[in-house]
Amino acid sequence: MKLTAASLILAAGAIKPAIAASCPAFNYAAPLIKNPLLPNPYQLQDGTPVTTLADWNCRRDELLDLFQQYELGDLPPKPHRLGTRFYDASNTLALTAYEGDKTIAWNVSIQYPKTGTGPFPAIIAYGGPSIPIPDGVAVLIFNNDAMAQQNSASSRGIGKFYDLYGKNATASAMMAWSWGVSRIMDALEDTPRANIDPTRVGVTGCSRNGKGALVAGAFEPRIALTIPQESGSGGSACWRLSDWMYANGTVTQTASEITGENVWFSQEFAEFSPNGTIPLLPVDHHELAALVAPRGLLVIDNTAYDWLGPWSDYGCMTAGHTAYKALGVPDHMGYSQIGGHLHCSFPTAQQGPELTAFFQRFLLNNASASTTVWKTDVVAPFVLSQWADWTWPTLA
Ligand code: MCU
Repeated sequence: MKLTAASLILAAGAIKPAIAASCPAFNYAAPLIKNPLLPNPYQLQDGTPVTTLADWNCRRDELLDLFQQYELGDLPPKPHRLGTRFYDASNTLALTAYEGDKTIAWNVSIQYPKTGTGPFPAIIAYGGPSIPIPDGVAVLIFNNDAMAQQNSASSRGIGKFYDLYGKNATASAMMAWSWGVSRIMDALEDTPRANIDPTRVGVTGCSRNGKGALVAGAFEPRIALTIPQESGSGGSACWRLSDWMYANGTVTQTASEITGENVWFSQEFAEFSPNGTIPLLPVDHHELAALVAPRGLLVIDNTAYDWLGPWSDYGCMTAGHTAYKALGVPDHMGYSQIGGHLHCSFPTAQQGPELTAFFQRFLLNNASASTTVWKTDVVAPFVLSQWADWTWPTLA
């Protein structure tokens, strides 16, 4: 069936709601409403304003559900059996997932700090790290491409995730990777011999893998620190802001382009590809950042490339930061955006205080590290009140 905005609403009815029973019922038949502004993170779908932490937790469930429905596809729960082994000769965590009559296996290699006894904090690096990792933090190499291929638009349904859940699983590559991150967390919790402290695990990636890291940080609450690097459109950018940039003459990546380029998003998301349809999308990426709150989030961006949507990144994350303000922890989220360097080559100008401080505070137990950082060299100012007809509540 060709999906249209209207048929999407009907199709959505088939999706199993993930929203807690104590929350207001979610109306899957509610029509999509055209909204050119950034959607209000602080209002439940039934119109109730978010005024308490309990309301916010309901809203979080709604947002997780909406992102699955419209952008990312369904995230399956933990498989009925997950086998984990640790091989200390090769520092390899071996995972095997079983579902129905299907089995998949994959390895995560661990690079341990040279000194110290552990359990160590760690960072899961999509495809290997492209930021400097400080002493004392282990690196877990996640081969996300093997979990869900991302070569082009014809990568749909290819990779271990789809060997387990079927080629027609609705999960996009980014949702499949997030599932993989959750299984790594399960494995670390179940395998003390790996000597990693599961309460101090971060996730990072650059560019396409930065988009993926942000999604995993939003969906996996056991992740203590999320560092998306130069993720651009589909990551730290908002679709609405990128469309505005494009309409005003900057050749930046938009939803229209991204849905044809690769399989980072679900097939349903292509519904929002035709020009003028993004205002119907009930979420935008400020709400993806909001889902990471109150956990550590350092967004690293680069103004050297229009394609990354620098103004959209900055504006979107400014809007997302309101969730950290609402929760009383504004310094748990940092933003650092500078140009003058190649894509994914981390410049020393972003090392301190931002990168060092976030690692110190969220993975290395240094509660006094100052993580107040909000900087950009983007030229055009972003005025939140021009893009939001809402303010944020005080939830803490
Ligand atoms: C910034 O991430 C992507 C971008 O979305 C794509 O359009 C481009 O082709 O590749 C970038 C990337 O992943 O570069 C490594």
